[in-house]
Amino acid sequence: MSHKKVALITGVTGQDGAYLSELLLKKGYEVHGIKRRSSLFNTDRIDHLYQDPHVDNKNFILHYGDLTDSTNLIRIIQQVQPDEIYNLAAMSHVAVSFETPEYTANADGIGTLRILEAIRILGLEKKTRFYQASTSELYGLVQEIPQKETTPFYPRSPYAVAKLYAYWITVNYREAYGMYACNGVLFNHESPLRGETFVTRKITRAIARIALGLQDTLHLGNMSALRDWGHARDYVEMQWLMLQQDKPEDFVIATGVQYSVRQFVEFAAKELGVTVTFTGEGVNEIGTVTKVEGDKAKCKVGDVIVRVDPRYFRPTEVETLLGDPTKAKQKLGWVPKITLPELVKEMVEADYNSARRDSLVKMAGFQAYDYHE
Ligand code: NDP
Ligand code: GDR
Repeated sequence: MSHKKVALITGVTGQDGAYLSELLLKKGYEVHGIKRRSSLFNTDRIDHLYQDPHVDNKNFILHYGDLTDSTNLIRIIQQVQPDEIYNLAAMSHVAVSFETPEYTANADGIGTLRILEAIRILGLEKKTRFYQASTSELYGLVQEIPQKETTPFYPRSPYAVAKLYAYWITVNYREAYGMYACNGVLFNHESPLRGETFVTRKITRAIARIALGLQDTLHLGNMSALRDWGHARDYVEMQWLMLQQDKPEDFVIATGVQYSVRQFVEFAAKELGVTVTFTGEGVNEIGTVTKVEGDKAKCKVGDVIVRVDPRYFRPTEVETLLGDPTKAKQKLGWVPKITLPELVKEMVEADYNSARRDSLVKMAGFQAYDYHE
């Protein structure tokens, strides 16, 4: 009788956790996820996968837990006996990591160690394969363009420094204990499920709301930053593939194409046929003045005003990231299926639909949800 594979996903309530759960369930896995206790429901992204806990033969099972709690992780891993662990949980916002550096180090850095140690304590080194969600932020102040598996790291935020520890402890446990443990060094990947305060989602959401008259201005920080953006649905497939190889290795996953934040705004505005005016100025951490000469007075209702707000500049910025996915292409057969214009279209459509709901609520005389950061 063939054994049904069992996977454990930390960060199951996040963007990647949701797409990966869908993928593994489709492949016939029994999927366990770790979610944090929260004072409000935090399972929006996976509610469509929810299964009544009172029913037998479930294949999607959630456990309360936290990467800062070793005992909890040991107990869950002992109970689940996973064939594969995907460590996606993290305080994943680079700007916020400057505000909460110690917590970020604890969750993102030591949290990874806690899982690896749990595998070892439970004697699962030969059974359980481990995926670590590493990041292009490790390259930070880039030493080589484009960045590949051998490019030296130079992290530029408490988040990236914590992830650097996680990267190396994963490599160390692989070498020291012969564990199947690997790092996916993933470049930025987005989707309609992306958190609302990451720049792409902030842009698509604001443009949809502006087009419907729910908001008038989009405030952004460094619009010259260059990123290599892919689609999360494509990227989780690579996470799975990395755990299906004969031997564990680390891989860069990227599209090999780069755009600026400003270009992303222009693509999104084009989707809805709205005009954008860039305005405002600010000084970044290396003293460069960003000045954009737009005339707000000439704008009509529904035009998008994008204003530079130095509040969103980071103490140390990552200016440019561009990945070289050659190794993943050769060994994993990596071909990104979704292009940036398709990604932008999908995100804008989803945000336009939800802004329309808010607009109808407002027209009916109710208070429309209006939180933006
Ligand atoms: P999200 O921020 O969408 O999701 C993060 C998940 O981690 C959420 O489920 C969150 O729970 C959970 N989490 C946060 N802190 C803890 C903790 N202390 N204990 C347990 N769970 C916790 O991130 P993404 O899905 O976008 O990214 C997944 C992983 O990949 C992250 O590790 C991220 O750093 C990394 N990464 C992401 C990239 C990207 O472009 N998206 C690129 C490269 C790496 P809750 O929902 O309760 O907040
Ligand atoms: P990043 O993503 O820092 O690359 O980390 P984010 O979308 O936050 O920023 C991308 C770039 O846009 C610039 N920017 C702004 N960013 C935000 N959030 N808000 C703004 O208003 C704004 N204006 C300009 C930023 O300065 C930056 O240069 C993401 C996360 O998912 C990490 O967890 C992951 O490891 C990396 O991608 C790869």
